[in-house]
Amino acid sequence: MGIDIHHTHTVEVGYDEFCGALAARDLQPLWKIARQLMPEVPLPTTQAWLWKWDDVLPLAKRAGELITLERGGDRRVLALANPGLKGLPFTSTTLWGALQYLGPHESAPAHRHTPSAIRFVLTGSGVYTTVNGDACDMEPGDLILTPIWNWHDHNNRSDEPMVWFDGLDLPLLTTLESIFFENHPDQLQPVEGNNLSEQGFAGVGLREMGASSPVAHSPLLRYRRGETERTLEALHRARGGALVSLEYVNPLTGGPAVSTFACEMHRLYPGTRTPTKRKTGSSVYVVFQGSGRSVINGVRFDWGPGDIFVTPSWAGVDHEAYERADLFAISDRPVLQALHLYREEELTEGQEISGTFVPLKGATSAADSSRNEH
Ligand code: 1HN
Repeated sequence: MGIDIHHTHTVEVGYDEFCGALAARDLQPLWKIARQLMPEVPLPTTQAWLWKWDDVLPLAKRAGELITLERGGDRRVLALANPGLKGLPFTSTTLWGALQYLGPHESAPAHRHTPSAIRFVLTGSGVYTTVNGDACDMEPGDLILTPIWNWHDHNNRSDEPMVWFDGLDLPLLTTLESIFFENHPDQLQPVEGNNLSEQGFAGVGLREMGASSPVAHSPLLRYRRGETERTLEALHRARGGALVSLEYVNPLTGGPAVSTFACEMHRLYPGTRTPTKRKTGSSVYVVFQGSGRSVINGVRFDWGPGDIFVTPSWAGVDHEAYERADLFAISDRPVLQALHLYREEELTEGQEISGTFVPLKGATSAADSSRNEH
């Protein structure tokens, strides 16, 4: 016998009682929620926000004095928690951004997890992160990958602290309910060699025959600042313009270095305001050097070295440097592209500035009309 529509009981109640009956049975009528479920364009809960280096660093330093790195408190990490996300420690609905502080001669113990992570080094020297046995040196401007389910521990051999930016796909994996975590049996994992992944890619387009090729992530684990610098200079020589952008890619596939989020570097040259663009998905920008301002949905965000800001999905965004500036960024674009959800467009007119973001308060002060450029 199939499913019978005729022999069920009937419900004869007024509309209000009917709504109560739905709720009591864990049902919701679409006609009440359709507009908010299906806005004409994305209406992100992620807010445009900015964290100033000068506000965060003193607290990271203090955490260095108050918090030790033993099992249980494995990492000294300050998450950049977006105020739009109801107290969650996430920078956007898909991206985790944080500053991590590793004191002189400290080690953060070995563990692995399914969220993929990147480290972009801001200050310090003489640190290495061991990734599945490969001790990757970390210097300012380097990008280090700790890919999905790879063992990793961080070690500072120097007398100075190091501060880096942590980017993870943790919020996305939280939504996908696919997080696994494991501590290494030992405090630190054994080191097989130093910067081994780079040795596999010492010549462009050349590689040892028969070398293995991980499918889940880039086999290159350290992207040195020097290479980034050379590539930015070559791009600028070739293209000119106010902005050159590069993406850190998997050298085997040309795809993103991490499959769930893009890693990018944007160099802005002073004196030109970039066209206003919008795209689906969020980005977290880390100012490595230089100063300038970005306008996000009409609100002006002023930034300098070490500042970090987030742009929500479908926000109008433009940038202008006051001095040559390098902005490292992560974005969830690869996920959107894989799902055929990525859209971007350039607006025909530049956006007006209606206010300025006030750090800590987050509130927007009305724009000073004399500085209101179009
Ligand atoms: C993690 O393992 C690290 O290994 C950094 O340095 C930040 C944020 C959430 C979950 C795990 C690290 C993290 C993290």
